[in-house]
Amino acid sequence: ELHYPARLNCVAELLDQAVAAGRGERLAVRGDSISWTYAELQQQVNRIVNVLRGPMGLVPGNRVLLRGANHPMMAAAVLAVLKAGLIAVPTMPLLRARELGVIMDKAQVQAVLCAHALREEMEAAPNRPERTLWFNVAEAGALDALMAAQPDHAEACDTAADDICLISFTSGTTGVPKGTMHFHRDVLAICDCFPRHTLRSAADDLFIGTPPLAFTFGLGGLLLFPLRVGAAAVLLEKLTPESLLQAIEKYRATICFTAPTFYRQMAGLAGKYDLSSLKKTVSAGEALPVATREAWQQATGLRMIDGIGATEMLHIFIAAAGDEIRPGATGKPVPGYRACVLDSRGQPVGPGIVGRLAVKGPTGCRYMADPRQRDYVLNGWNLTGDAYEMDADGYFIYRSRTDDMIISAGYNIAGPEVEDALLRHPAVAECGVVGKPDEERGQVVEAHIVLKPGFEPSPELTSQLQDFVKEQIAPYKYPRAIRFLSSLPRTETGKLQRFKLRST
Ligand code: 3UK
Repeated sequence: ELHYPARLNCVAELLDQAVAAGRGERLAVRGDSISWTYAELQQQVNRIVNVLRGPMGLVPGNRVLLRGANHPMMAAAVLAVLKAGLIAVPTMPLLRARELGVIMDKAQVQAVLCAHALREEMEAAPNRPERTLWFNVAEAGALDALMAAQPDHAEACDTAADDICLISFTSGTTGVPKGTMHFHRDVLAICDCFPRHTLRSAADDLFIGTPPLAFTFGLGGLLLFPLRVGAAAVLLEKLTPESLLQAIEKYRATICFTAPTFYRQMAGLAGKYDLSSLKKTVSAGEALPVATREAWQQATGLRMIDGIGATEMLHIFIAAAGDEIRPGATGKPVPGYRACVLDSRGQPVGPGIVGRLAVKGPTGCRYMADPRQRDYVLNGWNLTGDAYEMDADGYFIYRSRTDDMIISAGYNIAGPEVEDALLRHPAVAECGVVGKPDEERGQVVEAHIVLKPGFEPSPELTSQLQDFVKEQIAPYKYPRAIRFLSSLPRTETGKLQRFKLRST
């Protein structure tokens, strides 16, 4: 059980206390061109707080849209909004004007802080409030210029532990995006669960990775978690597998956060880099195929920490590290969380039976003005939309998204299991398996495959791959249809867009 005082500002805890405790001279955030110690970060945050309160005229509870690639300034902007008692509404860098307009309308934002590099799309977006400031630009009236005229001292707003500080929008593969609301204490709670108990990070760690700060996976892993323990983070925009490996080597990062496909690509290149600084690597965002786990371990000697998180839950709630790792399973509930598997009537099922994953813990889903709240939260249990099974030892094993289960001739087939089998084949770089409508069987298993360099599509390869799957898993699961593509459709967070594969 976590206990926090009734009055609580998460940034006062994460940043101001660290400085007060003497960590001021330690590195906090490092970017390509600038890096700040805890004291410097605090000063930047304070200047922004003063701009928000002064020239911008915002008052506690106002909502501020934030937009920018990972960068120390973006980190400072997020922290300043929370410190001022405002509500941060971070947006993914790749969102287009229309999507930004929907978010600004839904979240009723009163102000916008947007990086100059992402200005064009923002300027084209409907519903943008007049109170907009651009940053990372030398321009009169820009946030940077206003900051220079402000004092570098500011008191944190005296917020309640359960005041909302963050509205995070789900990546939502379909339908209107959902805003999830989180409290100041939720921000601390995620720091005091997964990183403390599973990751076991410490002050001498240097965090690095790809998820944008606008994605709670990145906000936690690349900003909140390091601050909570007095550690530092490298914040870089537009990372590729190569540039991430380079940056790990250059900065001697110790903890890496990214998605399974990134690790798979990095595994193939790892030999060219000195990765000896890396101690722990965390995979989340989608299921970690055993083949990817093995490739990563072979390339680096590191045992991947898999963890399932969700925007609704703010961060990771089932995971495993060290000797607790079991390839094929995500892990066990992170201390503080409970999990169970429910049948279609909402009753818990025993080990070995696939059902809907439900979780309960210090964080949970609060959709903003959305009737889907009723479907997600039942008696305090959060229903994630993932099909899982628990084994006899209490390990949770991912099967698929509940709405992605393939039903073929009466069999339930989980796409990721077929993908995992295919990924073991030397010709397969990436793949996505979906159900394709079929008159006779309802659906048939269809694999979309990206080949590794040096391999060409052919009928022989198709039947080789089909036989390869049949040797590893129950033969009825083999892909009756195989299509070769040059790339797979993915979201900005690294998730395969299965609905796009189904419609091609
Ligand atoms: C899927 C996984 C299997 C799963 C997230 C870490 O991904 C995050 O949040 P989203 O709201 O998506 C949530 C959904 O993604 N998923 C995530 N991790 C795993 N499936 N194994 C995994 N390890 O379907 C889940 O319901 O975008 C991840 C931390 C914070 C996050 N927001």
